Amino acid sequence: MLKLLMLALPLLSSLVHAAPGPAVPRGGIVGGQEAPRYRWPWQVSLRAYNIYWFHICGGSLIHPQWVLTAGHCVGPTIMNPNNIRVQLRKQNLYYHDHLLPVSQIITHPGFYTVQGGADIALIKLKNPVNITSYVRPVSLPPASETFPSGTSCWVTGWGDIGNNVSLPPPYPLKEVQVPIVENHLCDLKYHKHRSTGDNVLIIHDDMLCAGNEQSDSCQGDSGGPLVCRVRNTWLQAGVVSWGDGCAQPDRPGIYTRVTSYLDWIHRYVPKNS
Ligand code: 4AZ
Repeated sequence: MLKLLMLALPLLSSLVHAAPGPAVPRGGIVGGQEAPRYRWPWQVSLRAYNIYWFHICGGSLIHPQWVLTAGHCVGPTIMNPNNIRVQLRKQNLYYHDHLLPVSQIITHPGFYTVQGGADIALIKLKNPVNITSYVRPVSLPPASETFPSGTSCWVTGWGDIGNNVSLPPPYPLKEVQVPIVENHLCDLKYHKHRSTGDNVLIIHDDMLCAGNEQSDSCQGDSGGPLVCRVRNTWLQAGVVSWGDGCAQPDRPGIYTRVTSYLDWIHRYVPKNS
């Protein structure tokens, strides 16, 4: 959604933030804090080129050779894999980049707009990555996993820290815990102060909501993972997709529900490892 806009932002924000900042926590993602270095080893940054390889979206390693991201990060129009690079887990974006080439981009054929759903895509790396304790894939959930409210879930990324407020240098990876909002309740919230008919669904079954006025994902976090701790394992529940602003009242963040797309993912990505 942002793409070319994002180009100037890292440079601009370094100027803006040269002045004493507002009394808010620094970092991408609304609320939360800088992620500890050993956490979220599956987080990646997707890059496109214009003067430099700038961050367009987040993503997650789900296999040594595959990255999961949002459809709107790389589609719906077909993109040349040569125009995208992948940066594996980094504490600070743009510091000592080591960009990996991509051999294939697969956007879900049902994706047209974020509101329409199927906002999911797969990126195949030219070469599998070495798995270490700092870089490793996240597990996908079993199809039966519903992620009810009360589940402990976190979203991570280098995106905006507030509405139209970009992450300032040194661009630390941020994390925030977000409360799951059940689909029916989320749909009710999204109908507030909107003209959409009560009978028209805004939050579709292939979406999942999480966040509140303190904690949310935001622009630039798109494509990144929402992970939940279930039976002592991290499972990727969602892909950052859209929302009406960030951390606004009655507007939780909206994620692509990963369990809705397991069959599609496994058409391309081998199971386990
Ligand atoms: C965006 O525009 C975006 N608060 C991402 C996440 C959210 C809203 C917008 C969720 O990429």
